[in-house]
Amino acid sequence: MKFSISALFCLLAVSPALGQTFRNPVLWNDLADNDVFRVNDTFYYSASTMHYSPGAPILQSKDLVNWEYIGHSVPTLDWGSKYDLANGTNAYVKGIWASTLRYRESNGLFYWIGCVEFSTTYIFTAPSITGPWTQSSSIDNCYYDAGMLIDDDDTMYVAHGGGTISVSQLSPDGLSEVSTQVVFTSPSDVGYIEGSRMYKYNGSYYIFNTRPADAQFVLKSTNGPFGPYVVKELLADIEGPIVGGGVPHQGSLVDTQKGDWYYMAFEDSYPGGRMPVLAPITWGSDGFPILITVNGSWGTSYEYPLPPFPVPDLNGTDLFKETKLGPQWEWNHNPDVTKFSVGNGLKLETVTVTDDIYEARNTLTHRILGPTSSGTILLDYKKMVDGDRAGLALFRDVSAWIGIVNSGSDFKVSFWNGMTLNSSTWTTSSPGSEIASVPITNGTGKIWLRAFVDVQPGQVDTGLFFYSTDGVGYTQLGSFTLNNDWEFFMGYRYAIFNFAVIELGGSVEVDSFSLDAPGLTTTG
Ligand SMILES: *[C@@H]1O[C@H](CO)[C@@H](O)[C@H](O)[C@H]1NC(C)=O
Ligand SMILES: *[C@@H]1O[C@H](CO)[C@@H](O)[C@H](O)[C@H]1NC(C)=O
Ligand SMILES: *[C@@H]1O[C@H](CO)[C@@H](O)[C@H](O)[C@H]1NC(C)=O
Ligand SMILES: *[C@@H]1O[C@H](CO)[C@@H](O)[C@H](O)[C@H]1NC(C)=O
Ligand SMILES: *[C@@H]1O[C@H](CO)[C@@H](O)[C@H](O)[C@H]1NC(C)=O
Ligand SMILES: *[C@@H]1O[C@H](CO)[C@@H](O)[C@H](O)[C@H]1NC(C)=O
Ligand SMILES: CC(=O)N[C@H]1CO[C@H](CO)[C@@H](O)[C@@H]1O
Repeated sequence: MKFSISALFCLLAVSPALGQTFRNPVLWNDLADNDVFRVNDTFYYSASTMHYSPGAPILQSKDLVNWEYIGHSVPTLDWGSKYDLANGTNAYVKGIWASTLRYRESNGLFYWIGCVEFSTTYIFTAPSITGPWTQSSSIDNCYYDAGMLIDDDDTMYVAHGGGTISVSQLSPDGLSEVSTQVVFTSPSDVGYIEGSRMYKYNGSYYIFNTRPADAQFVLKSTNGPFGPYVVKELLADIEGPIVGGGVPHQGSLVDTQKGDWYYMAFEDSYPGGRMPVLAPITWGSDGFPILITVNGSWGTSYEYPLPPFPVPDLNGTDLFKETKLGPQWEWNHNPDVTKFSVGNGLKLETVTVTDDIYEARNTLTHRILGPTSSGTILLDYKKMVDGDRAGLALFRDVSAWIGIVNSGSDFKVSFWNGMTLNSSTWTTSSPGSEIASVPITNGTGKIWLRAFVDVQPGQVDTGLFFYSTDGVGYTQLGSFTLNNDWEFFMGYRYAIFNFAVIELGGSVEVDSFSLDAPGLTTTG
């Protein structure tokens, strides 16, 4: 018998993942309100981004465990000048909330549907998952927490609402509403529910809903998409796999090409955000799904759904070599695209004259890789002008940063904290203040700035800020306590900023951004 080497490799590649286990969370990144679905042998993942732009990131996986950023469904938040941080206005905690993404086989289009600011539902489509994505229509009815189902006969439905759950039927092109109907009013023993995801299995229709933030319920109709639906609990008050985190909930149901079923929830894990956790599902004889737990808890590990299919590590250094930013990057609000460029580094011109990082445009953010990691930038500050501030923040509604401040002819490396947003108005309640600084007397015009962060939930979490003039030895300049309240929804991010306090005209070059996990090191 003859066996070629390539045939052997092929066999190894497709053999089942016997005994191989994955760990939860599958990715320690803030990726809330997931909508996970499969097209043939590829899984896609969509998530909420609120005021970050581009919005609604798309990740791809071949095994449901290893996920890679590949794009965004919403290229710009085109819903008024506050999404541009125009003239002191802002859209913090607005924008993209729980929304839905699907592939429609009949016309080869991907559809993204989401309601913005409790009023209008926007529909974006694309001929390919990576775009180009365009806003194709809007519906004058808020599909709050939208979950799309494309039925076997190609009819499109969207389940949505809070407390009462409605199903809307879309027109044949999927771009307008044909009808809408309340299909379920949550009884008092269930309580307030939201976060709809809609599915069909074995001829029945299902709507998955969460009771935030401690339970997940499943509605089932054997009588078509408009019900009547009966409700059953999928899980309540179970322990999640992230130590110190909340109850996994508000997730998606997905099957593999082998016919196995999984539930991808998120687990509240502030200050880092809401992390995706995966568990297998079976179906009960009553036609309701059953979560596979480990000793009554959501497992910290399970067997791989499919043979592991590694993706590029998020760890590592981005040299900004391409002329476009990678899909893991998102701006705080829409950027002024005339004031930055990418290619052999990232050039950031100042866009806003302000002393407030929350008002400054063109702050570039990157999700923290938890539970601990560090972000390091190499900053060329030679072209900063008097009053400019540029550097690296740990950015949320309570923020801190390390950066370079140009005060006339002098540069200093400076640590600031106390920048806060008011948690009812999301306007600035304090622009913060300088806590420590060191003059830069003789440098090359370049400095390494590092933020180390621990976002393990259920404890007092700390960010540490360092600088280095040679990229080898790092000196700590500040530390700060992260805010682990949930109200801002989005978790902490690394944020690269450059703003003018006196006048525009200055710029910086960011030669690199390095993400390192676990990350606490004071050398190279
Ligand atoms: C999925 O597989 C079917 C059957 O092989 C094929 O016709 C179809 O084009 C595939 N869809 C996509 C989006 O790749
Ligand atoms: C911002 O204010 C300036 C000056 O008052 C005005 O010219 C400009 O139109 C305003 N921009 C927006 C987007 O409102
Ligand atoms: C599908 O539904 C039918 C009719 O209710 C039932 O007999 C059958 O067991 C179900 N199949 C699966 C795989 O759940
Ligand atoms: C389940 O709990 C038992 C008793 O505490 C323990 O011995 C066992 O290791 C646990 N199993 C797993 C998979 O954690
Ligand atoms: C936030 O704003 C509200 C409404 O203006 C105000 O009542 C409240 O005192 C503010 N809170 C803080 C902490 O500034
Ligand atoms: C990041 O890379 C370091 C060094 O190779 C490794 O020890 C660590 O496990 C990686 N972290 C992740 C989350 O992949
Ligand atoms: C930027 C700068 O001023 N560099 C100077 C630092 O000190 C060395 C040694 O004195 C000079 O050669 C550099 O020009």
